[in-house]
Amino acid sequence: MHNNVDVLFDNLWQNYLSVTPSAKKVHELLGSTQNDDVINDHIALRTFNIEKVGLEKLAAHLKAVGYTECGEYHFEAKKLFAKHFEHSDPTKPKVFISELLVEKFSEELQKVITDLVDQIDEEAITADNFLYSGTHWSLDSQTYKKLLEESEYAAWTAAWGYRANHFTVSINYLENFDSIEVVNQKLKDADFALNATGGEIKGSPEVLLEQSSTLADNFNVKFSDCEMAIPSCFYEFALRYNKPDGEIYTGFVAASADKIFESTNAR
Ligand code: OOG
Ligand code: NI
Repeated sequence: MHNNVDVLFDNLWQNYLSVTPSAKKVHELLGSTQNDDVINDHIALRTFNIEKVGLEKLAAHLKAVGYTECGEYHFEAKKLFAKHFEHSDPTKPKVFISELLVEKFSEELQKVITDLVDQIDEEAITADNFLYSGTHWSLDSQTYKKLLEESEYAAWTAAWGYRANHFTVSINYLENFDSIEVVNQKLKDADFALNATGGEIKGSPEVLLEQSSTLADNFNVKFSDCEMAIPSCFYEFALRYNKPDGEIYTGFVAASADKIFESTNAR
């Protein structure tokens, strides 16, 4: 497994850029406003709660580079469970890992997902590159569409596999933006489409975290029967506030996360 956290994130970043052309432009747009590099607040990973590839299997790769488990989140309607992980160095991105509660869906969906997971080589799951290894299975476009009817998350994960679903700019570390409103305006002025579910800004100073995100790019996927452009990955922006004890809040907010997941919905 990886022993260098920076190498891991460089690989995750390159793999994310390869299917998210807008991310490079967003990075340049905000990066050009300052001398220092843009700091990432967090990334997010998705999987299925089948033991072979469950959340803990992904987490093992992060624990190996110095991450520890910090919080748990439940998403009733979307039938997801998540945990977040932090590194001892606060400038390293936090990692939000979710898993689909497969048993809560139809027999049909359960069978499709089990078949996909069965196709993964055991060795691939512990290999250095697993978190940015994409798909390990064959999927046809009709099955993808069928999954979409029940769970957008299931369909996205089946189509894209293992990769960072988004990177997140830390607004706290931006030198020339003091509010999320100003960041959002800068993005809209440059013609980026924002996720407007529940309003462009998710959360508030009261819950110690404000977030916004772009809508995922559309990017070509090679299904077993055809090639088709579907939502790939998006970019998020996060502004954190101090807790009453003066320490910055480092957790997530389930009600906001619930809406951020929808950044991969079709436009
Ligand atoms: C994760 C959505 C949650 C956040 O910052 O609240 C999230 C996902 O879309 O996989 O990233
Ligand atoms: Ni996020």
